[in-house]
Amino acid sequence: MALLKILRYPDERLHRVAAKVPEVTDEIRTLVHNMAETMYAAPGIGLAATQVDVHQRVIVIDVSDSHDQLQVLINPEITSSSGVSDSEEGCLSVPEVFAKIRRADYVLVKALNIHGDQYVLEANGLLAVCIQHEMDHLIGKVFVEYLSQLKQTRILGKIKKQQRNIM
Ligand code: K1U
Ligand code: ZN
Repeated sequence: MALLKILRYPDERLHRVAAKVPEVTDEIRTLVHNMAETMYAAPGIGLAATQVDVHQRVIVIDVSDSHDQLQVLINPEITSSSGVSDSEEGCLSVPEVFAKIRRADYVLVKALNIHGDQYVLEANGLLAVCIQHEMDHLIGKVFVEYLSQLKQTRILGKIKKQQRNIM
């Protein structure tokens, strides 16, 4: 197991579009294990492969309080969605930034599990929001990009200030 480095916004690599996983191999299973370890250590409730600079359609999520309900979504596709949810989001690639984002409140998703078998996941509330947030990462979209240009400029200013304080 290994902790992976999480890319920080505005790293250009966060804008790459992930490719479909052609086959669920041992290499993909190792990636999933390392992503799960990285997500729990962060701590976070989700992580997309894009965030660890692997541009394949792989997501891990655990929205449980007990941190023992890991969901693995390989090649996820939303087949239907409904409702509206306006909820506060955070992102491990944009530390200390939180913003209310409008998403669907319910999603039906088909994906592959770590054995390469297809399954269907019905989600609402936080799980639905998290799935949509992570699927956006796979198409190179970061949640702050839903915000107004003014808010994005302010966020970039805050990030530059954080970076100056680290150095
Ligand atoms: O994609 C990511 O960077 C993970 C992100 C997922 C997410 C959070 C909230 C709404 C939508 C998607 C996070 O996990 S940010 C950290 C976080 O939310 C959290 C951390 C510790 C405990 C509980 C939540
Ligand atoms: Zn994120």
